[in-house]
Amino acid sequence: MGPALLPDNLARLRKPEALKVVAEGRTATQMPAFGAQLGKDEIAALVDWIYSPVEPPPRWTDDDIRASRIQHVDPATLSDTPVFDADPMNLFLVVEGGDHHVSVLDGDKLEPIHRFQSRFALHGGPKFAANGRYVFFGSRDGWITKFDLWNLKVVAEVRAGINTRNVAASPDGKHVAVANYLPNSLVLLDGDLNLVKTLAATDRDGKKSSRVSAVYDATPRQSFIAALKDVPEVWEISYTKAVEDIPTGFIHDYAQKEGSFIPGYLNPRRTILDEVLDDFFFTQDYAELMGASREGVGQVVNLDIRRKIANLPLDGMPHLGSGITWEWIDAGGKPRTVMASTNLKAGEVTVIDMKTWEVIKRIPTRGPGFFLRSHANSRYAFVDSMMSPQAKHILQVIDKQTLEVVREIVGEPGKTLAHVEFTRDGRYALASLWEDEGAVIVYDAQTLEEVKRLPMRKPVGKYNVWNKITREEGTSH
Ligand code: DHE
Repeated sequence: MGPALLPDNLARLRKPEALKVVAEGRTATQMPAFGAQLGKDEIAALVDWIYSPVEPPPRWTDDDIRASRIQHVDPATLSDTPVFDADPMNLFLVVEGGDHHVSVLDGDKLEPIHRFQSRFALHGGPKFAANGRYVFFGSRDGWITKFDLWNLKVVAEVRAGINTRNVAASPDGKHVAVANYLPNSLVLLDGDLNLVKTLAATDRDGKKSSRVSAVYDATPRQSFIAALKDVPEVWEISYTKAVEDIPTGFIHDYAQKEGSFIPGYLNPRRTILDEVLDDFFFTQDYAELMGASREGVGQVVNLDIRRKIANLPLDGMPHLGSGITWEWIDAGGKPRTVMASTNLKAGEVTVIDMKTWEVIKRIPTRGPGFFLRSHANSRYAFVDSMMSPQAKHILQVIDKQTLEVVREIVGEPGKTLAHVEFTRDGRYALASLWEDEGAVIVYDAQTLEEVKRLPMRKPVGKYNVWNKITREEGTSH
């Protein structure tokens, strides 16, 4: 369920800190505390063991990737229109972590229409191709699944790595990128999950290897953006052939192409930073990226000039990946685009102006939270306090104009209530009762009253086709 505990991946964790993590667990991850079960010597032995080199080192080669591919159905047998009556643009996918299944919900009737077995421990949002037919899932253990939502069938699967972060897909569904922790690589696949190429994640000099923090599709740029976790670099990988070559080394004359260049198509164009990025968020036009390290160092990077342009006044452990944006009217009546993010270490939602990068407001919440969600048609944003044992059952509702918490939805103490997604029209908000015998709870997004409950096995996340493919401003990308 967690990252591979190999010495190479532990470079940012000192041994005394590792002892503490085993004893006390780790905030914002699924790593529990073992201090009550294990003695001091046992913990020390475990820590020595995870820092010992593994012989032979685990490998996952291009041949392994190719050999793992499974074609589940012949695409020629699939229908070109949906095989159900529900609005294909208002479907929801619910990832059920309890028994590793995915449910498909009709977003109008708010009823399940299908359920299928997924790979083990899916993580990150599934990625939809633009017409909403195909969707790609990534599991923590490296499996990528292509699902045909119109035919309700798994089409193909491939294992792109041993320990994977997330997956990104181009809107036409023809390019898929996979960010791996193990091996240290970014894997590029075609839309049928055939391997196109593997990019080894190393620094500009090819000397230092790195895990890949995450990869996202930047549609307006026709590229994938990835950040490296152990090397301060952001990569842009263009999936259009109409792109300039990438200069490498010293260039004598750009116009005359005197110097060394590699093709821009499917190769990394690097932005060199001062600090590594673990988590990031983009402006709506994808020209700028807001990034933060787990240590709370925030920076704004312009992807055209390929440089850091501002510091972000963040601390704690902001969770930019689940940030959302909206238009906020300031005291002078001026509309400003703001971005808000939860913080995995602090009970607050931070609201930032996306032009000046100043913090407009720190909204205190019940506890550190993971997810934030809204919809253009809703005046509210929903935030959880998942990381707080006392408040994990409480969802707080923030008014997007007053920037105040205006209401609380209180579940059963001890049972996590988190991760909201709206229907296509923003009328209903669906939240997860994040328990093995849990449920998706549907709330009226205006009255905030419960409308119905659909039993689910630990519904981790839910994703509305329309909100995802239109990159609705209230949803994370
Ligand atoms: Fe996530 C998305 C990183 C732990 C559930 N998480 C993401 C994304 C990143 C990320 C970079 C965005 C990728 C995307 O959507 O393509 N997550 C991390 C971590 O670094 C962290 C803190 C440590 C780790 O274990 O990797 C972490 N995440 C968790 C969990 O423990 C969660 C709560 C339970 C689980 O199943 O692993 C969890 N993460 C999620 C979910 C999303 C996600 C449900 C998609 C949110 C969305 O609505 O788009």
